Amino acid sequence: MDPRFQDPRLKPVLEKVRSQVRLHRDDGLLLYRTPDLLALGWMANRVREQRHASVTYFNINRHLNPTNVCVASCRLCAFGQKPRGPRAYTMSLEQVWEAARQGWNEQVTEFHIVGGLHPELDLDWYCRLLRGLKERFPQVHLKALTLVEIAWLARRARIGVEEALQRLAAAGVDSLPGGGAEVFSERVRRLICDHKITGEEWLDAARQAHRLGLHSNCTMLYGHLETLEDRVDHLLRLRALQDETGGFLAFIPLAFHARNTRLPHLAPTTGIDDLRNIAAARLLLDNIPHIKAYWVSLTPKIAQVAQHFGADDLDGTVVEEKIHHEAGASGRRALARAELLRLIREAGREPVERDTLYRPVQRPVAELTVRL
Ligand code: V47
Repeated sequence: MDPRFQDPRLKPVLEKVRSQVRLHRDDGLLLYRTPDLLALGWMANRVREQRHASVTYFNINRHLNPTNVCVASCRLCAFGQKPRGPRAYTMSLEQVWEAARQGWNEQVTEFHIVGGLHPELDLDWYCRLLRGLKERFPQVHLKALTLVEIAWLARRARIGVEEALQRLAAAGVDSLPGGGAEVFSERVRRLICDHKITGEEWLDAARQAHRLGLHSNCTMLYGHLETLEDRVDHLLRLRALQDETGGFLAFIPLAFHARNTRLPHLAPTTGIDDLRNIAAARLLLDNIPHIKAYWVSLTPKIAQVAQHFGADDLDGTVVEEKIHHEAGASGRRALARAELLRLIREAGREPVERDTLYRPVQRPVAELTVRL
């Protein structure tokens, strides 16, 4: 046993990690229960370095939220508004295209597009939106619409999820973001997002997307009403689907933010829990290549430390985040490339700018010296 390990129960897990043997449910529970956070981090970091050496990825992206109108009223969400609510907004197509144009003087490679379950915007509207973006920004990857939104658009169009995915892909969707997975436990979903598709439906929609050749990300929302068993089961269900399809690029643990939600009494997650989730994900999700420490959700400081607890990606410039900030995420809504570079370099890691599919992006030197 390594002398750095304080918890003897971790010994069999360490043996498995050393010999690259898959961890089981009980191992996963131990990762969540052990007080020995440093041992957990050490193991996750070892796996991270075997896969990615010292590289930490980031991208230059921009979030677009065409509407916050949502017919679901999930208790977890502070972003969605009732159609006639005082803070409801819906952008016109031109407004979304214009919003895409605004921003910093940096070369965006990805638009991350999500909204709500709007009672009137239909699949054709979204297809026009995407086509218009592709015409105006042909070089930008469109990572658009959660599987929850796609299932809603399919239902409204009275078609299957597969056909909706095909139409969206034909209109320009290049890949899918990982949102809406929350936790798959039906008990918890009834409490926090009972209007959403079930966990099984989310997984099935991801399966269909992957079969059509679309990559996607996956997430887990933690720090609300879920148990540790729910977390482990969630991760294992993602792992099982990944065994089947290989379509997930990155996993992103999302820390729950309670302000302005209908669960306002819940305490924020702690830094220990945030780091534990990153490490547990790295160790359990042995078949998902990238573990993202999303700085908006975790804070830039925790995201920086997470690079030594299993994370190999910080997400991107984001410009400009709404969903977590509505729920009380404090701090920045965007970071400049130079700030991401600093967060990565000061952690002793090597920054690599990537596109959405994790291909390195080469920049001419002149572009890199643009002052913000
Ligand atoms: O789907 C909603 C979560 C997600 C709250 O795929 C909340 O690269 C915390 O999925 N507190 C949206 N979280 C964000 C998301 C995402 C972010 C960055 C990168 C990627 C990617 C995906 O945020 C929602 C939901 O799961 N969320 N409300 C809240 N109050």
